[in-house]
Amino acid sequence: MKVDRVIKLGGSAITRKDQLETLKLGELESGAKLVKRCVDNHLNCVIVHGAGCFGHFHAKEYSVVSGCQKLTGDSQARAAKGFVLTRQSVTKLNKLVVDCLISNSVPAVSVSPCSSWKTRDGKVLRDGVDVVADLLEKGFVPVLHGDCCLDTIRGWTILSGDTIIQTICEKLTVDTVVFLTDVEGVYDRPPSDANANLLPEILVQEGGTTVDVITRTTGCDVTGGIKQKIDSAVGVVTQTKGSTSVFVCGINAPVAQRVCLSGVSESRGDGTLIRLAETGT
Ligand code: ATP
Ligand code: IP8
Repeated sequence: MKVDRVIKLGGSAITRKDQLETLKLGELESGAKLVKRCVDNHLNCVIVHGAGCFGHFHAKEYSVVSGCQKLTGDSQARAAKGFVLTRQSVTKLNKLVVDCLISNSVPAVSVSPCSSWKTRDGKVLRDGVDVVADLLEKGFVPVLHGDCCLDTIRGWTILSGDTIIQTICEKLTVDTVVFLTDVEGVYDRPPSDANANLLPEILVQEGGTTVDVITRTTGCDVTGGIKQKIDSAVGVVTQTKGSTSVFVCGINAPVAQRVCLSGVSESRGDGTLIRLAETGT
């Protein structure tokens, strides 16, 4: 199955990561309008959104990533409550995202990973990509999200939207992945630092190594923040031998529209392109 665009609506882009369950409605609307333009241009799209402040808070408070291995009695019950609350929170956000897409005339269908994906110590063991492919074939826009899932070692854990994207790119033929965030791309150091420079591209050497980027993760993030995104992007580029392009940019930046509609050749130095280094670079 060929997929034109996998678009990540970053949790930082569509929610306020410092305030529990607070949506950035304007940014979500921009994202939905962008997806609608892609659909109108006959591009088939998969949407994955992060959890932002709808999930990371509960996941952190109850250590959901660690699951319930070796826990008993009250601690196990507390861990289970964390799983339930985190999932309730992310599915609340998913409903808001899908509602917004539908109100923008996008034929969006929610695909919640918890019911079909499973991990083994955090690594994907079983995925639900076949359902994504079937929905695409019928003309729908599948909408997945970072979620809680069962894990054969830990009992359960957190599955990041970035890991979901990497798995989709492994199983389907994806042309371009666009990560839409609250900053203009990947910087050489946290963008809030003085002298931070936007990196127009990150070259991935064969074997997956890249230049060093200094990163900082917000307090409530349990899935590694921008660092995890760069690792997933590098994974996509290496596993597809560069045939899938990966781009990171701001959700409201004009380049988001150019790249979503016409591909990375239209990036013109805005945002960050993550690509395979030519031999000898
Ligand atoms: P989520 O995982 O909730 O979906 P997201 O995909 O939108 O979130 P984050 O993981 O929050 O993205 O990463 C974006 C954040 O990373 C930005 O808010 C930015 O301030 C921060 N950040 C830290 N270091 C860097 C860096 N070197 N370059 C770019 N962003 C950085
Ligand atoms: O925001 C995290 O997904 P991400 C999922 O895409 C949860 O990393 C439930 C915290």
